[in-house]
Formats: sequence, structure tokens, C-alpha cells
Amino acid sequence: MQYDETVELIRAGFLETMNDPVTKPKTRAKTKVERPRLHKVILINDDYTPREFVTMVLKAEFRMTEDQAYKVMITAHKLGACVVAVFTKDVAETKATRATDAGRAKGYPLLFTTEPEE
Ligand code: TYC
Repeated sequence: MQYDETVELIRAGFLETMNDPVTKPKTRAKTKVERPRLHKVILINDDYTPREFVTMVLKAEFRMTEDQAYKVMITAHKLGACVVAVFTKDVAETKATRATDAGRAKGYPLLFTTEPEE
């Protein structure tokens, strides 16, 4: 049998299968790509960590300017907590841990938590 004939038969069979209501798949492969959910890093107020130190940690760990860091610190101070930024889960958890550990190393109860965004 000629190669071209063989190819033609395979194609015909394939097309027949695709049009056969019994064997034709009823569902389509899911092609949508979803973005990973982002997680918030939240700064929690306490009565002991110096304002200056909180601001310094925000600048160092979250690459904030003095003004940005001061605003986040003072918001947490007044309201009890403040969202610092959002990241992928891994990055949010790593940054929250590093920032919390920076306070602990100085004996401060400074706390950063994470939670998934809606
Ligand atoms: N409340 C602290 C003070 O008066 C400062 C502070 C602000 C501590 C924000 C933690 O997340 C915080 N020294």
C-alpha cells in the first residue's frame, strides 16, 4: 500500500471517530490559566516596639521609602493593623517571617501575619 493511501485512511478513520456521536468527547480540555491568589502581609500593632524600629523594618524588608513606611507604621499604630503589601503565598510568608524575626532578634513583640486575598 502506498504511503499516501495509508495516511488518507488514517485521516478518514480519525475524522469518522471525531464525528461519531458515541465516541466524540463531550467535554473540552480546560485551557484557561488562572493567576495564583495573592496573599496580604499585615502589620500588627503592639505597645512595645519603637516606631522607629517598625519603620526601619518596613523599609528594609518591603523596599519602602521613609514616607511609605511611616504611613503604614502609623496606620497600624492607630487602627491596630495595616496591610503592608500583597505577594504570592510563598513570598508573603517569607517576608512576614523575616520581618517578625527582625523584631524578635531585638526582643520586640513585632508581628507580621499573612492572609489570602478574597
Ligand atoms: N505602638 C508602638 C509604639 O507606640 C509603635 C508600633 C507601631 C508598633 C506599629 C507596632 O505595628 C506596629 N511604640
